[in-house]
Amino acid sequence: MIDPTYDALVVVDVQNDFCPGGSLAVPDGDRVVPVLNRYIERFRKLNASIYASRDWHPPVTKHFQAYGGVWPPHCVEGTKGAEFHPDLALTPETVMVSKGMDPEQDAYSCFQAQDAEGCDFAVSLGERGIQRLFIGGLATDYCVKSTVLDALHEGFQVVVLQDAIGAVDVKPGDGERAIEEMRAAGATFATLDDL
Ligand code: VGL
Repeated sequence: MIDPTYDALVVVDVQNDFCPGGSLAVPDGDRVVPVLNRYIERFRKLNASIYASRDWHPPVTKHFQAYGGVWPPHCVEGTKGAEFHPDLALTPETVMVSKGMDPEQDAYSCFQAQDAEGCDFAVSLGERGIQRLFIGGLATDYCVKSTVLDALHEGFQVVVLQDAIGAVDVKPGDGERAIEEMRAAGATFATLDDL
């Protein structure tokens, strides 16, 4: 089912601050880690592209409560909280993309991220001929949702990895509503067994 010539895996923001013990923890957020590791293994075996995004904020940003935003400080550049979860088994070939460096932007979506050379996520996908994205990670109701909606808007096919996402659920049900929104926008959903 995975075609390495046009499929890519996108692992969204599996960072310490979004996992139990972190400053903006998704309940059971680390539950996604072993599942994502199995997706990573499948893509790696096929030599398919793997991307991993990270939130990478300056200490002062409009994204944080103290400066007009809605969130406690999280994923501040260079801190332990901004590191990927220690058990996430990213491959050396994984393309890391960072977002949220601009203090004026929330940058929930990977389509606002750049790789280490400053190349936009969408440009990197285009250069590789990627047409379909398999997206999992944290959090369902923010960065996963924004990335999925932007991807659909940009013309990509999107498969959401339903067993490898987790919601912040600021309001109970936000995660479920995000899933409905993604489905209504054209995303399909899959689990490990489907791949
Ligand atoms: C996220 C809330 C605030 C996310 C980022 O990665 O989904 N959520 N910043």
